[in-house]
Amino acid sequence: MSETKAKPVILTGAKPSGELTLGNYLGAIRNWATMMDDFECFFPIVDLHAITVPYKPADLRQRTYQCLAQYLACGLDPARSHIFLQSQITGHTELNWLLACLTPVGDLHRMTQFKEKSAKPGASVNSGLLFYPVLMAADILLYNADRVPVGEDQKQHLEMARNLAQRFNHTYSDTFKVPEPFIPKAGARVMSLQNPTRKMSKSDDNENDYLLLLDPPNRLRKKIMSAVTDSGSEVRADPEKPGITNLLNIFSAVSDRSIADLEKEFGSQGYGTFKKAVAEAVVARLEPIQEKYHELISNKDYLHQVLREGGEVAQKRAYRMLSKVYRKAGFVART
Ligand code: ATP
Ligand code: LTN
Repeated sequence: MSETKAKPVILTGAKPSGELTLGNYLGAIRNWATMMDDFECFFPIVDLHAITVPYKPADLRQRTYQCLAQYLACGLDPARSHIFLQSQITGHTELNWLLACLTPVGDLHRMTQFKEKSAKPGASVNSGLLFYPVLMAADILLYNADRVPVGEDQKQHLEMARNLAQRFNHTYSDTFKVPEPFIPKAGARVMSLQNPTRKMSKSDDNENDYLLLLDPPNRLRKKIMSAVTDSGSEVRADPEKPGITNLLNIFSAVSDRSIADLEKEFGSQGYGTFKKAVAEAVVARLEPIQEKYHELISNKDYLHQVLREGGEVAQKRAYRMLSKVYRKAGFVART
């Protein structure tokens, strides 16, 4: 894609820390796919963020390819966006350092995701996990993004990126745009099937908690049929019924039907019939994505080509921004 400077810039990404979930799709990727004509879109796979929790190198490599093939299968188009790997662009970790030197440690300790991940039994609380939001701010500011489309769970991290942009501008001089969050109305927070007061997360230990984009149809059906429901039998969105409400939200998002419409049709049909209908709607929505994915994942040459082309544009942009940042912060320019 040629550089089109006039369009506002969007940057967002997912971590290859596991296979993508329906939450990643509904809260994030399907929305990104609608933005490519109106914005200049940078879609990194944020692989450096994936190593903030224990992992195996071979898994990281495989998940990175899988994540890329899923990005493409979900409709991200390399001809209309820049798709690349965070680890292949020099600049993310360098800007991370400059921003880290402007970040009070107390702010990092207060981040919800850090508190939750470090409180997990047996968690290895490494400094990367603590500095995670600083690297995320670097991802965003390195491309001077105007907007960052994310799920609800990332709001606090976005706030930190905004603060860091302002702090840098204030400490040195005006350099960064202050990025705006872009949170979808529907699907912004898909909850765990077994524990619907927590968000669906690909790094959950129990595989029945989440629906994976690549789960075969029968596994999707089984997981949905065994989702936790609530007492009573009425299908209705209600804070007292988090399980049913979550399934209604999922159904609405995958079928593009309103919650009210679904309540009207399924309100008194019982949970069993309702869950079957949810399962079929999810299967129907994911089937074409899975088909496309299987075509793409075996074509490594094409996947590498996508990364090379996206990476070239990203690297140019990153160098330009980084030179400016180093200059503003008082470093001697390379000659
Ligand atoms: P992990 O479980 O490893 O922390 P994650 O799935 O929460 O991973 P990412 O892969 O980095 O995190 O998320 C990619 C995008 O998906 C982000 O924009 C995030 O806000 C969104 N997202 C993640 N989980 C959900 C969810 N349950 N509902 C809606 N959006 C989600
Ligand atoms: N922290 C995000 C992933 C992420 C990101 C980013 C999202 C890393 N860098 C830059 C948007 C912009 C997450 O856990 N979902």
